[in-house]
Amino acid sequence: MFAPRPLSRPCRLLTTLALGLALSPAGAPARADIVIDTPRVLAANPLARTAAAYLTLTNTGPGDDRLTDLSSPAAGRVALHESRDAGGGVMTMRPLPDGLALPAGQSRSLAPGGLHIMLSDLRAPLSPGSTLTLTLTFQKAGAVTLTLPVQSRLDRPLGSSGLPPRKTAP
Ligand SMILES: [Cu+2]
Repeated sequence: MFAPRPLSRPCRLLTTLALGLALSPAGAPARADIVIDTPRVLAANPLARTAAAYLTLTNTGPGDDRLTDLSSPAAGRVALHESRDAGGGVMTMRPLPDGLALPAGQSRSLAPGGLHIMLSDLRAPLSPGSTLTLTLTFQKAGAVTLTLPVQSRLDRPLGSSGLPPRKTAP
């Protein structure tokens, strides 16, 4: 016969919270309301003055929020852009001056071919393997500063997501 194990609920809740924090991916601080996953910068080539950053934003809070501002000490200008297929094999991109709406409970992914963070007027070439500091400002969650790994566009695995390949169990 199994007797119910005595387990105090407050203790269990604390353990869950601690685990949640410990499991946050590196470079992705778990803010109260906005969770940032897989932040990265793709350097086009060593001489380029521009680069694009990608990440996934999840609003875990009870209310809507909005990404309103971006900045980096490594770039003269940082802006939110959206790529669009203009037809005829031509891709264009446009700035989103109103930022990015983050409805409660939803995720928005910035990924190659769509939304991206455009870094212009880079103060120095970005070399793969280095890092870049980026500050995102949210209407409600405030400012979050991240350290993003710089990846080479050429090293990118096949597929459109730009995410590193998933590790499979042996
Ligand atoms: Cu762009």
